Amino acid sequence: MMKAVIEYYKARVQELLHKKNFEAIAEAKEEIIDSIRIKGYYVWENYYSADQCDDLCARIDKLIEENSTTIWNDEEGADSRIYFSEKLDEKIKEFNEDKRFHNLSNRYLKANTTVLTTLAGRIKGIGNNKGSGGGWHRDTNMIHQFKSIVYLSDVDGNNGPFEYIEGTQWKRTLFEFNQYGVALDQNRVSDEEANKILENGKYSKVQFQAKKGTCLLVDTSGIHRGKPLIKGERYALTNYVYQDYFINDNMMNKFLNISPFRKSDK
Ligand SMILES: O=C(O)CCC(=O)C(=O)O
Ligand SMILES: [Fe+2]
Repeated sequence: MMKAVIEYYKARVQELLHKKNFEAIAEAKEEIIDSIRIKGYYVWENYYSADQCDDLCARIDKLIEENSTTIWNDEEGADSRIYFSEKLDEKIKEFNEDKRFHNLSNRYLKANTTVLTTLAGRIKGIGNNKGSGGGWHRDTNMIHQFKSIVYLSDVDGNNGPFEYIEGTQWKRTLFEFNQYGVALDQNRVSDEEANKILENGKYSKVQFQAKKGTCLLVDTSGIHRGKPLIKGERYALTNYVYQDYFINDNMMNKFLNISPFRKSDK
């Protein structure tokens, strides 16, 4: 516990040290920043047209087929993930390099940020799939995070909508949820713990059912998951954005080692 508290304050100090004023230089709608700050997310409609989505899905299928032995798959064979897909496909590269995201992440995180990798994901409603992300979690606890997730399939309640517990990006919730047995530095949250948080009524779950082409801008330090799929499939691209000061070789290697760019196992 004490260690986690120290870690927490260290993160706050680090954040202050790296805090930059991006307001003047980065063009980003105030409405978007406010929404992420207050609720933890913003929904950007029609980021892509239906045709663009269909084209990107075909590209992802092709990448999965071509890199079948090196990409990450779950045990169920439901979830296929291509990290660094931007290096394999020029259209995905455009998503990775979209300056509008960069302006927003710099401003939201008040730091220089970089898209570490773009994940191209296809998840199917087969077996006992855990959903995208493997259940309720925070990506990081001590620092805020920014991800842009674009749906390339129409998403309803059955094919793995992104779900977010609104307001849990506020750092005070790290302390508040101790009452439910969730530790300050605990980033995986069981279904039981998530239910306890929701039952209290102060924080509620938002499920993002939306048509393909919808882009979610999310602070993934809040509690979220991709709902386990009941049927169908879901395609999406996700930009993994980090504060530059937070990026190191270890984390880079973590993603590289489960990507087509992994160093040979032999
Ligand atoms: O793809 C999703 O619905 C959420 C996955 C997730 O946990 C994440 O991207 O951080
Ligand atoms: Fe996540």
